[in-house]
Amino acid sequence: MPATLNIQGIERFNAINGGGGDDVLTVSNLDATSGVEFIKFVAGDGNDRLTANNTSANIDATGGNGNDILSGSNGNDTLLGDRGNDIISGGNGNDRIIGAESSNLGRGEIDTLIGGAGQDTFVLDNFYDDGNTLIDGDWINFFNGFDGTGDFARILDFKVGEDLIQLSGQRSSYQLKPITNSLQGGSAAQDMGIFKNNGFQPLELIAIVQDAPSGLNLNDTRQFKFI
Ligand SMILES: [Ca+2]
Ligand SMILES: [Ca+2]
Ligand SMILES: [Ca+2]
Repeated sequence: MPATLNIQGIERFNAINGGGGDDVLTVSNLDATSGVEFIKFVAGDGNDRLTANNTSANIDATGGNGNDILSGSNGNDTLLGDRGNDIISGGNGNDRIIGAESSNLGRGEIDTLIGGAGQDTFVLDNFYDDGNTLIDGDWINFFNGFDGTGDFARILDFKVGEDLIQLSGQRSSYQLKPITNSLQGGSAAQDMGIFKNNGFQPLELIAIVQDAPSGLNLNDTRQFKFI
């Protein structure tokens, strides 16, 4: 049931429901004059939704299991989709956008990540590698020379000079290659895949930078960070 919360003199707001069910948190018009500086949203199981309108408070949100839609504020947010196919959008501000977590490693997940304005970090770490050293059964992709198309992050708005992609391992383990098949999205501009070289198997798809900006470069330390 929709609810209205009238607040006064509150700087931090915690909305925590680790249980199941589809949780909805909408925050509106919490600009600097509201005094609210921080909002925490822990959604748990279910397909949950966070929306922030005209809000400057920084948000820390975790979607938990399920296909969650998390849309951040004008502040600097940390948005974690967790398991499931999540759509995460940072809005204005310098946001950390994380589609997956360390127990499932993003296996079988396709997350959509949108930074919005500001200097955003897309945290891919060691996620979206299916861990299958054999081919995944998709012969068309196999003959195209890549694999692991059942799990990846799709980054819609990477901006050179502003945003950062964080990966784990060695820079030399990764390469960029154009996406040439039905996984293309967005405008007619070329999408670029971020692939991991796992040795014997074809290149493993980790992420797609949709409508890739010119100058996208794995060797640019302002664009890609390796931990
Ligand atoms: Ca959830
Ligand atoms: Ca996810
Ligand atoms: Ca934000």
